[in-house]
Amino acid sequence: MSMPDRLRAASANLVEAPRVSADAPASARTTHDRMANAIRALAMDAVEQAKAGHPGLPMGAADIATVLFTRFLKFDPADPAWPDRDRFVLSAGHGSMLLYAVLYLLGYEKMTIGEIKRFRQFGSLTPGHPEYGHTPGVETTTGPLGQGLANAVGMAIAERHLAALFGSDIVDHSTYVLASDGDLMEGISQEAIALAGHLKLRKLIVLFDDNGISIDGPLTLADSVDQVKRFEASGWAATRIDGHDPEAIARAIAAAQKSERPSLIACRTTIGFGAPTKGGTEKSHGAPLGAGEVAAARERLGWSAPAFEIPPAIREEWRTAGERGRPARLAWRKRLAQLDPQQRAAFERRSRGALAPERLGAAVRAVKAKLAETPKEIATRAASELALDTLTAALPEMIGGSADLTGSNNTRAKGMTVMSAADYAGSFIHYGVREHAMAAAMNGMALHGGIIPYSGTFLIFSDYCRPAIRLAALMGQRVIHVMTHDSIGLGEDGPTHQPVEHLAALRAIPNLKVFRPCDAVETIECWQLALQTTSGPSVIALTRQNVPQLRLGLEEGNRCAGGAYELVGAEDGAAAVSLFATGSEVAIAVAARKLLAGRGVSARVVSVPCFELLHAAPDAERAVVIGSATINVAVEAGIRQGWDAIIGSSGTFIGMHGFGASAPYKELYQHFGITAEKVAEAALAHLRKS
Ligand SMILES: Cc1ncc(C[n+]2csc(CCOP(=O)(O)OP(=O)(O)O)c2C)c(N)n1
Repeated sequence: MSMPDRLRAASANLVEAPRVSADAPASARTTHDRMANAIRALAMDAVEQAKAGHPGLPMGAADIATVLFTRFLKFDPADPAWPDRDRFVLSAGHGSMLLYAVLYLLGYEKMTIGEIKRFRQFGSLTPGHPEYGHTPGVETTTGPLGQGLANAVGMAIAERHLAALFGSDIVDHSTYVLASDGDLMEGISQEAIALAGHLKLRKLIVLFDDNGISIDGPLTLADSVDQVKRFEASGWAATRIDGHDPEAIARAIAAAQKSERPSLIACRTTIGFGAPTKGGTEKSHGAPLGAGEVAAARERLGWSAPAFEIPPAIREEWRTAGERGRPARLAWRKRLAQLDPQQRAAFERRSRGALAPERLGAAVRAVKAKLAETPKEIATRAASELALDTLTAALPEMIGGSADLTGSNNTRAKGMTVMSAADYAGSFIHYGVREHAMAAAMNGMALHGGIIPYSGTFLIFSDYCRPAIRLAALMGQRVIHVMTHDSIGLGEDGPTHQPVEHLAALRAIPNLKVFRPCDAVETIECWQLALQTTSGPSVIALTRQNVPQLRLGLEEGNRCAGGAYELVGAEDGAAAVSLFATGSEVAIAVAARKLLAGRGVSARVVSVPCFELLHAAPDAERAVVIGSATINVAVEAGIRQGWDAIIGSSGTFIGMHGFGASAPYKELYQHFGITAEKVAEAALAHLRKS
């Protein structure tokens, strides 16, 4: 069907909007219509009261949600975190009232009518867009279009993987997504669906709210993609149905449940279904309909109940639907109790996200002991691989991967098998050249539970992951991004590949830890800290080039835990100069300290593997680490932004002031003046001035 046909069909539906009174005889169809109209009424009322919000999607997709939640979705409002529940992702987060209305109607305890009335108000459980961790029943934070769909791919991967490990008696659930035109126009959606199709994620079902309208107007203004063909070409089963026909919706979902491939159900709907003048147009997308239109929509829908009131019979139907999943949950609990005790303990530990602390501790100690015995001058990416060889063996919940840079990122540890449609038990994912979907899918895996996802790409391509990293930080999810080739030190690939502003840009994201270890010992310590950070994501920035091991001997404690520490003290106790550095530039600072000593100037070197941990340290501890030398110098092959908080605005910064260049890396360090000599000169010049 061409796009104008679709629009015509949509408006035809509008004309036929059912006129169902709350007290009409309850045939299956009328019951369905009343239940769907309850969603529509709540959405209209809440948006009207808030004087802001998006009534169009909830009204248009109410039939889809009603069929899905009352007949198919496996869940129990009494235990919103039940690990084997089906996941529902409202990828088009602007339609949040759809989800809030459904959660209220189904009987999620905390989602009261009071919360619906406080839609979009401070502290309510009904914020403008659904927020994970804030509202029980919300599986992921959505709003930035396309992210939810890619999260769902990660959830579906997690499900297949855990089912392969623990059996389908314990893990056997589907992931449903409601996606809008906007979700499917975003580039991330292609990355996500291609990955899902390749991995044959058959328990992933996307319901596309195919209403042909976005903010600017009809989709024909900007898009003419045949989504069914597009999904089919990506390895999906895809079909097109009337999204206002409950039986067609039910048939399509039932067929999708049996599919061997992920499924797209393009549901032709009318945005703002029921609204007589604004329905079917962009006018119902993102603004209150207005009192007159709401009254007319009520009339058209046959909905006579006052605002925020649901007739008891309809409420009862919804509550009954809400209780559907209880027996399944109780049966699952029984099966879990009967599981082999070791398997059960592993499943429960992983579901809680609890690390096995003794195993992690032993793994870190083992790596450190080896490095103490035989110090290594290697790239920190290679040090990370050594760390991963031991860590992944100790922590099977670590699922690694790379966006087609496996050999460069060193993220595939010894013994890891590749996850594929033929073997979901594999623990390494070839994400393909899809950084954005990789990062978003990792969020989905972490949200699903039972998995600690980590991945790899070049630090420069953190820009391609940034929206998903930001959401991981907002949602407090433990995902770990290994980002190698972390400076001009990558050399010949040149300025397109040399990150300059990226460390600063990542450090700007709240609740994200950016680690930049200086040697093999710091690398395992940073890995330990990233794994222990259960409430947010981490980036571990690693070098391509070799760096000397600066930490010799065996130390029990994790010196990186404070974010920064004095690596080499001043020779005579009182330093005239404090040299701060991260990653590959720490060795430069150490060499500069020696040069300064030769000139009779006493300097100390502070390694700063993690700004965020340093800034979070108690004032007194931070003051000791920063010290009170006359001169502070920072060395980092990136931009200055962010360093003033450590060296002060009068401190000296040695680093990058523009883009890099294409040349062997040692020449680049010389060219850009990031050398021990330049550091020492800068410190001396500053000393002379002071
Ligand atoms: C990444 C991103 N870009 C832009 C927006 C702003 N925005 C919200 S909804 C929307 C498009 C609305 O069209 P559609 O997705 O079809 O939703 P519908 O109109 O059917 O509710 C846009 C551009 C966003 N939320 N996320």
